[in-house]
Amino acid sequence: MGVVPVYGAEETSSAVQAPHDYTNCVPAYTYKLVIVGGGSGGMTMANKFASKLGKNQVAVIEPSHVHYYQPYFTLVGGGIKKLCHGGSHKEMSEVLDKNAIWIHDKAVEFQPEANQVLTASGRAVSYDFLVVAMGIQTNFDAVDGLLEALEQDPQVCSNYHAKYVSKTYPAIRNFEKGNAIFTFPNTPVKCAGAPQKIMYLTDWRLTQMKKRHLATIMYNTSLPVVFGVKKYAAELTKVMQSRHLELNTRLNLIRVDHRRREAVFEHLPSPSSPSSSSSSSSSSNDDNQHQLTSSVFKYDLLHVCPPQSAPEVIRRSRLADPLTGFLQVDKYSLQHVKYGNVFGIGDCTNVPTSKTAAAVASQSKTLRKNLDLALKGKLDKLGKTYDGYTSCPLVIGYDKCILAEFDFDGNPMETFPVDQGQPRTSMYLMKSELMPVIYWQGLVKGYWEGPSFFRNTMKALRLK
Ligand code: FAD
Ligand code: UQ1
Repeated sequence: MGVVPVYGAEETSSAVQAPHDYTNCVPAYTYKLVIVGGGSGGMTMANKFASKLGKNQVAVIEPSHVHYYQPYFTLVGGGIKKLCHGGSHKEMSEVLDKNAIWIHDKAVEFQPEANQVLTASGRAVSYDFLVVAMGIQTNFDAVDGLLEALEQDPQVCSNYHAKYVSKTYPAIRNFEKGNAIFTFPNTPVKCAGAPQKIMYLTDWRLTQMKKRHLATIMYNTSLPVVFGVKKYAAELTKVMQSRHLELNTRLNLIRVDHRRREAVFEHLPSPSSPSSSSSSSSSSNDDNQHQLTSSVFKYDLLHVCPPQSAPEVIRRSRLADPLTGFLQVDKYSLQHVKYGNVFGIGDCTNVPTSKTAAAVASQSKTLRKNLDLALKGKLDKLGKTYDGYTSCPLVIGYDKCILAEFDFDGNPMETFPVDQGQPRTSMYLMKSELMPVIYWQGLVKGYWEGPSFFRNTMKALRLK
């Protein structure tokens, strides 16, 4: 493995390609399109429009010099793939169209009335149209003792960070016996299936290593159910029961004491109570403002999905939804509800669907068409076409996957002419082998806009 870049550890630096000088926050140049964030959503939109609009018309503000394919992290954590160039990540300079400008900087303030974004190095970047694609913020520091545990305890890991994902597989291999705990926080998250996918992979790996009988495997989730969509929750419940994986609902991780190898969970108000057959002890947590009780679990392996939130820069701006802090857009058109020349895509928006790259792909189709219209001055003609499509490939072993696909209301929107609720090897191969190709050659380059064409074709064939 080569040198692995560290997610989120980038320092803001001066522009590497900016053609103009932005000293004293005076915009010297107005881009037709500015995109904040060069992740899945930002990159696909930049590459669609860079070729269309021509040289120096599209600018991407992105502080990291690395673009990550985060869905790969599940496979890396499970020991199936390695962190590697071309798999989990590529350099920004390799993935961004040469017509576009990469502003290697961090957005720190939106000024939508002035049509500009201020950056950490003090530049004002002006735009005709703005796309906000900043992703969701991971807040590892919101759990007491977690960062210290991630830094110091080899048995604490997280697939939600490019640095800590490299601890996951070694932690599984080092596991001897005791409790393996997988957490899901009390906040919105990206890829709501990822916190349990790694549990299934751990179960399989421990079975292979003939250590499974020595392990109690627990999924401690803040949610009242194992998964938010009924059809797939029913199948996952069967999988969990048949493999003796413990489901403890309404438990929220609040503290990790790595010296004692203890994880403390608060009990959220719920109709169901945790079935802890573990070494947990209950106590009243008087410090907690909600007066919730808490339980202490001993761990021998702890995989943490961190609390997540709207990016701070959006939350404290006029672009935020006052209720959630996420970018306030129309969920069907992706246009900002107050500022007509501002659009959003992906995890940073308040679009009420499960936050995934699959959702980004589908949203990019709506956004491409609407931005095209907007750039032609036809802001009154925008389409309200995004249907909430999202997908979660629930890898449940080293050769099986349940491919969940659903809309805003949790109705299945399956692409293939088979029952995708059933665990399948074909879906596993799609996730592990085909999806990285679709991502790097399709989504990132601006071509892949989700599987609606295949879904509709399959549907038509079935009807004949
Ligand atoms: P991101 O891709 O996260 O990009 C946000 C970008 O904004 C980043 O590059 C960041 O550096 C940048 N940024 C942040 N702050 C600033 C700032 N102040 N100024 C400028 N730029 C900024 N999805 C699937 O569809 N299928 C899966 O199987 C799947 N599995 C996953 C497994 C794991 C473990 C994880 C962590 C995620 C998974 N996802 C999956 C989710 C998927 O990766 C995200 O939903 C997707 O990347 C969202 O794209 P985005 O553009 O909204 O955000
Ligand atoms: C998808 O489009 C996508 O974005 C590229 C993913 O992220 C990597 C996915 O995980 C999935 C499942 C889809 C949906 C694609 C198909 C073919 C069902």
